[in-house]
Amino acid sequence: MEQEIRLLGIACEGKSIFPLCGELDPTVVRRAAAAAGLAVDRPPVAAAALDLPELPARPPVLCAGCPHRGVFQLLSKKKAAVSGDIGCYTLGLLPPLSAIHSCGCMGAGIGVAHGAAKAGIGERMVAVIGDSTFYHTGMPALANVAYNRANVLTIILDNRTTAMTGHQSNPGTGITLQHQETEVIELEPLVRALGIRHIATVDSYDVAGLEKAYKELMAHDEPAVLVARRECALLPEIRKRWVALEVVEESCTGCGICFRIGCPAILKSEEMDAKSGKPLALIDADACTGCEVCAQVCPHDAILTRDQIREAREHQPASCSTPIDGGN
Ligand SMILES: Cc1ncc(C[n+]2csc(CCOP(=O)(O)OP(=O)(O)O)c2C)c(N)n1
Repeated sequence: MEQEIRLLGIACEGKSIFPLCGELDPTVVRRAAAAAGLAVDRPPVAAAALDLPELPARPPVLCAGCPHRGVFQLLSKKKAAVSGDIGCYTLGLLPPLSAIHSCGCMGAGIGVAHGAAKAGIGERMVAVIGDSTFYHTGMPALANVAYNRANVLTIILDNRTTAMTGHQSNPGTGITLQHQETEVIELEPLVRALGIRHIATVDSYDVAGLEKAYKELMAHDEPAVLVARRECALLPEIRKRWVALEVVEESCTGCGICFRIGCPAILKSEEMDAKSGKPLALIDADACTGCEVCAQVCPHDAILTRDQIREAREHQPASCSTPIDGGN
């Protein structure tokens, strides 16, 4: 913008005032503006100097219902060596999932896994990459993996959109950025054409299915691709289908396994389990999308599935029934 404004013949300063590196938070902006002689209404105040109550920590996590969660709970469980990439799924590197161990720039993940495999890391490398990033810069790296027969398992996290930057279309969606229909570049034939012989596609919400495919693909000492496919839960048409799940308090033991999938819709209840003294799980009905990943990992069947909720509601007297679709 600075350049364009100058080209219009209007005096403009930008990079000469504000730092080129680092985050432009309000304190940095205010300080730089004041140093450049711009009028700032108040002197910069460090947040610590303000007499404010301590805010609860709110570290970034994958959204409730994020289709990437199932893959990361699996990789975390398997303690796999994972090379990551750039997109919403980069959040898989943070606790409690902590399932990504390296991350460079868009498209670097597969290449890093390839390099580690060729350098003899001693364990099977897994690379995770989003659909958009794969079309953008993952394809050459995967061709390299296939051609050089590196035993990398590449997991393409296909949420049918470019979620992190605002749901733009990509070559897998069949719509151009000008909203015109176009030819989809299907992932599986594309990957096969690049020279991958072992390919599986699984619904990202199918926890057992993901584990089965992972085991099968890891059994081959060859390049392999797992496509984990499910639409981003925040796409407008998917939002309409959200159904909040419920915890059956009598069945929950406070074991905490559901807390470990890092879903912001699963809260710690103030109710404690009588035996373990640990907090029971509680589902935030406003945030839950009903993806059922938590219900699948719960070893006590303490989280009702959509079908179970629907069934329970059908048996309720009419006056008590609440709408299922879009009810929350
Ligand atoms: C070189 C480069 N170009 C663009 C970006 C901005 N960017 C960040 S994530 C992303 C796409 C992520 O989409 P996808 O791989 O489908 O993952 P999702 O967020 O949907 O999980 C883009 C374009 C970037 N980080 N680096």
